[in-house]
Amino acid sequence: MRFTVVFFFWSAAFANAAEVRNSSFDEMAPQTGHPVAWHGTCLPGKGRFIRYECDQLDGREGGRALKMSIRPDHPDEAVSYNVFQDLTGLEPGQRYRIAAKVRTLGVKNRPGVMLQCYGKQRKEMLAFAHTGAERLDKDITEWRTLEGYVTIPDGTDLARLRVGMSSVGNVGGTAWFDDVEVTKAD
Ligand SMILES: [Ca+2]
Repeated sequence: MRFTVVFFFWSAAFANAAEVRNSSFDEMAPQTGHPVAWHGTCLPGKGRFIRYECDQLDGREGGRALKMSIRPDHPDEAVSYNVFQDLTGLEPGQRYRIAAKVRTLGVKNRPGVMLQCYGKQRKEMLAFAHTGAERLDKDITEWRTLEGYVTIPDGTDLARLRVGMSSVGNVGGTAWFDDVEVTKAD
């Protein structure tokens, strides 16, 4: 047991990337079709307006991608839809790059990736990285890599990684995501 703990600590200290579980969305929960290790958000009682699924057809070669679809009859309200997971082992003072590949169909406001750093109280965000906003005139039909940067502040206790898009301008639209990364950027 002692050996296991020591080894784990050592490997975490020297790893160049934070571990993002199921970062390629290739692992699918068989019952639901949802990606393993990610949690999908929705409005209470209105889950039917958003769909998260692992998509074999639209994945890159040899795997699946996350497919996120907002139904055409979505109510006229702004909702930030995303799947998220919490990361551990990010080093305070270290700059990190967040990245993911994306494609879109019928989406006007580009999807993105965000990393939010919270302290122990979890009340206020200490810092965040995101891949920016962009108005789309046409679909992103070839995989495009999005990226953003953040330096992890002292006192960060929780780093929440989100992948998603707003309902604004995107009702009836679909986005695909693949290959999410959080790596050191020095
Ligand atoms: Ca994949």
